[in-house]
Amino acid sequence: MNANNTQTIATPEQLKSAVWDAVENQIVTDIHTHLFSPPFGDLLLWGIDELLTYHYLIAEVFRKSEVSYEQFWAMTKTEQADLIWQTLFIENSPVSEACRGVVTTLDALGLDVRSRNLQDYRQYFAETTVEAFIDTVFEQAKVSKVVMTNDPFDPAEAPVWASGDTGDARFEAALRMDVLINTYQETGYEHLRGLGYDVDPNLLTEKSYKEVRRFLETWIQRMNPKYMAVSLPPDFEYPHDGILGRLFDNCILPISREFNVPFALMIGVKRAVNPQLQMAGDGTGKADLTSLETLLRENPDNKFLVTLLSRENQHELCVIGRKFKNLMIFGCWWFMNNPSIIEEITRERIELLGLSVIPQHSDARILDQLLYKWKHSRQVIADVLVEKYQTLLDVGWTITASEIERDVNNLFGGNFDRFLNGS
Ligand code: RAT
Ligand code: ZN
Repeated sequence: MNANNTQTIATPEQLKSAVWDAVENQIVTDIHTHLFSPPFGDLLLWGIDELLTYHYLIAEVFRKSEVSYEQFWAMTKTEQADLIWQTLFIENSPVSEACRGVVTTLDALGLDVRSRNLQDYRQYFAETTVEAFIDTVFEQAKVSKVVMTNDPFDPAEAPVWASGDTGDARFEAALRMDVLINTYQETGYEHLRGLGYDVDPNLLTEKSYKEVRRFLETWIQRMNPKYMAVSLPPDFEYPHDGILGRLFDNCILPISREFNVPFALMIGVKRAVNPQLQMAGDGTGKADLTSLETLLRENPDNKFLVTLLSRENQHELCVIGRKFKNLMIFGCWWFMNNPSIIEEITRERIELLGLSVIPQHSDARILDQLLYKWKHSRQVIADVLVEKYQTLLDVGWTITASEIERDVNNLFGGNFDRFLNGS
């Protein structure tokens, strides 16, 4: 800490510069991504063609191109990327958040965005190794750790977990349980049996609960996950008289407590609203948060990380945060990850919960995206913080740059660490 940092801030200009410095230089722990470390091979996506075929952009291209679903899905990745580039970047200005993100990323990598020369961009990536590119991106994005999304049933991940070596320690695990919880009867059950767990199809017996617990324990030991996670539809209910309820009460919540591994709930996704769009076809819906309140109240010794997909639920979630310290609210998820919404949600959270939240995660699926997602979010969060500190300065409260750094450090990593490590 230099001497200047302990001096009180006197003017709005000093405040703005102190907050922007703190936010821009803060090293981030990115608590939810879909990135993978190099041993996972093709699961780690990077490069311009992956960037352009991000599912957020696939959803947008159909609105502006005459291409049919069948034609699009029959194309190679390079052809899809060409079409998206031509349609969304050349024939139209790339102003949507997902499009703007590509432009920010190219610029951050030092590529000439004026040239609009896709072949040159491809050439840049062709000359880079993935290991070197990881270093470039982590350094530039000022991200020290990313939490992956790890599916214990994914055969593509299995060899890496079996080897016991996930390579680069900057990539940490999260045990994702969508298949187990949301499709237990369709696929989860078969997977479990295939792996040697003696469960029954309706998950009705104590024996089955024990087997699912054994499965979770094994994977917690194997992955050392930061948390267990599931995405849930808006009509998710708790208490629940069905597979989900039995899994929560008899398997996941006890294991989460025993191993001190929080349970992350990502609520509000309507899967396959338009199946023709494949991964881009999911939608959002407003949830009834009474279920979340019940879950938090009835399981005070469990820790929950929660993010919601509906804008309409965000204020209510902040109020719930005021009631339950076993809840850590995180990120502006997916359709919420747009500047106007991030700004609104961040304001709401800070006004109701102070600095006791994790304001953002990236959800990056393509390594390069760490560059734009964090850049865009830092800008918005910094502006909100400036506004909040200014209201204090206006009535004579004193603030130092080191206090701002402390606060920003908590928002971008400290709160997560303390939530995980606290009892
Ligand atoms: O944001 C996304 O990329 C979505 O497709 C989902 O992956 C979502 O974030 C999730 O984790 O389910
Ligand atoms: Zn995600």
